[in-house]
Amino acid sequence: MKALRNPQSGQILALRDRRLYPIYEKVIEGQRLSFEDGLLLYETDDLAGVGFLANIVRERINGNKAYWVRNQHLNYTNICDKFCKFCSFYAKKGGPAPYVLSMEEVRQKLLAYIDIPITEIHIVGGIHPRLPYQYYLDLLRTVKEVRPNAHIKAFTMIELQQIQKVAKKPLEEVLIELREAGLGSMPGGGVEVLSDRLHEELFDRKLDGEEWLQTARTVHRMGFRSNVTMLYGHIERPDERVQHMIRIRELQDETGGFLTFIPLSFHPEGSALAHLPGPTGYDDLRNIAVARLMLDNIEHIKSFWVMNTPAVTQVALWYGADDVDGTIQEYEITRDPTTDRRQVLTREQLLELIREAGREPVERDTLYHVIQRDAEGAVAG
Ligand code: V47
Repeated sequence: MKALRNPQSGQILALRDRRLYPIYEKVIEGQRLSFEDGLLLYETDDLAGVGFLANIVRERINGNKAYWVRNQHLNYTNICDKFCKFCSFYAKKGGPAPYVLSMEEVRQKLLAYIDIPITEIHIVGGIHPRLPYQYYLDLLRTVKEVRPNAHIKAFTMIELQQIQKVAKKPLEEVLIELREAGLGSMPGGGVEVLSDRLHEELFDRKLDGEEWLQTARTVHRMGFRSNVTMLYGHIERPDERVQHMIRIRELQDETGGFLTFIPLSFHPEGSALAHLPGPTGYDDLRNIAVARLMLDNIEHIKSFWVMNTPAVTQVALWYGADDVDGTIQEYEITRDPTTDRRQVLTREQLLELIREAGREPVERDTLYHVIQRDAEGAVAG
């Protein structure tokens, strides 16, 4: 077995699976990986080898840094007419009770954490068929009123389509108005896996892959940055995951608008797919690593600790991830209603998580500007 070297850290590893050597050569030379390479990265049982390769790219792009953000999530409604089979968040008989946050409730939720120097408010909700256009504008304006300095990352491509529908205007015009009301960028949810088969099987009422890509293209053309996710660990196949990444990579070549790719670890509990076992930590690490290797044109790979656990996120920082999302405050999409487990990490806990893993924590804002704070925690400069 030939030992290989990570040129950044000097880390040495012998790849157990010889088929990975040509991928190592490509990684060292900065060459793009093919669909077949992606399949092999999923197929091999040499996960340590895949992680080693991903770590080379991770350290080349982001060094030893692990980015984090002080954020608060707001889920304005759980009423949704899309009925995606993987989702446990939407209101249904015997499940979560329906709600729509009033502007007063939005204000209260923001005020509850007003003493924390949060820089990002992450807003998503179900696709409520009857919310008027004005609701979305009021939502953004209310957040800006209470937190004038925070960046608002809001509305997936699916929500944008709904907002455009109720606004009865071209998407471009709606985006201009949402920007004026305070919208800063878009989160990465809603895309799931770009595959016609999965669209048909799991989320046929939502935008299909082509429509999702077209919406993201428009959003980027209008000057917004956005994230992009991949929901894995349900009924998708490895070839569908690789194809998803390649389609995202192609759009990124065209627009450069994606900031971060986020593999999301599926939680079966409470969904129509509750009989499935869900992904393991081993699957989580592999998906992070393959994403890092395939998506050579996206700067950041996020390990979302809420879904894959803080422990897996620590290891993921050596398997391709350079971002751990944030302090969160409240998270509803995968909250298990049978426990009162709070999905919050304080700044200290998040810093400890990163340092314990052997990486250097760097606080960032949504657009990855580094945040320097003074001793009191105020943003410096
Ligand atoms: O779109 C729904 C997924 C997404 C489940 O952009 C589920 O920075 C797991 O997109 N198990 C919303 N996942 C979350 C999301 C996100 C999260 C963190 C950061 C960012 C970002 C984006 O959650 C949905 C869907 O893909 N989801 N149900 C479930 N049962």
